[in-house]
Amino acid sequence: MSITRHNWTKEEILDVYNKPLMELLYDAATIHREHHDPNTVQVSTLLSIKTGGCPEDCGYCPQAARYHTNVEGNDLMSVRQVKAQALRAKASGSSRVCMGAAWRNVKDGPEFDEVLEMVRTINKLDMEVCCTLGMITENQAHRLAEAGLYAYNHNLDSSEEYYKEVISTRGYQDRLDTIDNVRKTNVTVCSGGIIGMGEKSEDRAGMLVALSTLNPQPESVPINALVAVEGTPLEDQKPVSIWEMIRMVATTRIVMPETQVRLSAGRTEMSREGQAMCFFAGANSIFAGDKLLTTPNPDVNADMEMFELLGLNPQKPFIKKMQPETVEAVDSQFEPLGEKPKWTRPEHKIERNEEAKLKAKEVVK
Ligand code: SAM
Ligand code: DTB
Ligand code: SF4
Repeated sequence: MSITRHNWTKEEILDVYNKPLMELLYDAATIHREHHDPNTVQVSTLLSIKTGGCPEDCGYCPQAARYHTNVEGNDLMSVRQVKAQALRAKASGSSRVCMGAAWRNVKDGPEFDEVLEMVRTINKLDMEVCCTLGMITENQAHRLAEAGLYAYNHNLDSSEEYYKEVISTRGYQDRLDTIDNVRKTNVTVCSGGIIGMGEKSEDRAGMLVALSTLNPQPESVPINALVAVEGTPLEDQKPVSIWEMIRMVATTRIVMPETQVRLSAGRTEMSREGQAMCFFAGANSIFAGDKLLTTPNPDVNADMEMFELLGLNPQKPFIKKMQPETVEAVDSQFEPLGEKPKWTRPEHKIERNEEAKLKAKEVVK
């Protein structure tokens, strides 16, 4: 059984990344099977609750106000709109909604209160809920936790060195501080990055050092292939090769055996065969729905066909329990939806690890 190490060096990770492909795939798939059910893939739906107009200068991002992209900005969605979208996602087989806002950081006030209400509302639908809202303070992390947030996404995006080439309006340490604030709560950490921005393999390894030496490691690590959007500084980047994506997924799996590795942006450019190799190499989570935040993603039917072809099953949500008073407060906002949700304890991390390990043991048997 592989153990989780927190002392990976860049050189060691590069050695893994550059292994002959068949060896890399074999090692990654073996570790994957020790810790996860290889036929289960967690499916999340992204929802851009506040689009565009962001003051940051992230070179890849179509939502930065300073770049001239085709993104139409929107104010914060209403709780009702979010509820309707979440129900739609649930009906199409998604167990999780991830709400994204084009904010530099969260500001306390009526908009954050609305977001907290959205978190409670999605929880009430028996779905896991994640947010990616930019930088947050410890207090804001606690408030999100109290509302029942399952995971907070905040990517390191690249190595500390390459990060400076892509973003100037905030530093690597700011990103690490937010991850640290999330860690002080029972909200799980989702943090990964993007490949295909012009970085070297050393930068990819550097990012994996930064993530794998966190203790505990993030529960979820999204690996995005850059979607080169017209109008952004990275518009002319060539699409990253599928082989690099497979290598990155496999290396992530090996250095973070217990984490959920998310095959994120860029799937529209990948063949089914390419995605199948990513799943074999240890990817066990995707974003579903024909839109990511602002860019296209394969449609749900195409993904479900792929799942059927590969014998993959979408993971069921971990049932969570909310404080009775929170349930009551949410209940009073809406018409009853029929059967009452069954809430259990919100100890996400324990449930997640235990369930994954049990399933993995069954598979090994
Ligand atoms: N504003 C918040 C932040 O930056 O943390 C949350 C939203 S932001 C869009 C979330 C993540 O999406 C970024 O950290 C980046 O990794 C990813 N992303 C944004 N634009 C992308 C693109 N064009 N291609 C691939 N990934 C992208
Ligand atoms: C992540 O790592 N990838 C998702 C999610 N976290 C929020 C976002 C991808 C965004 C791709 C560009 C867009 O659609 O705007
Ligand atoms: Fe703003 Fe996030 Fe886009 Fe950066 S990645 S410009 S912070 S929305």
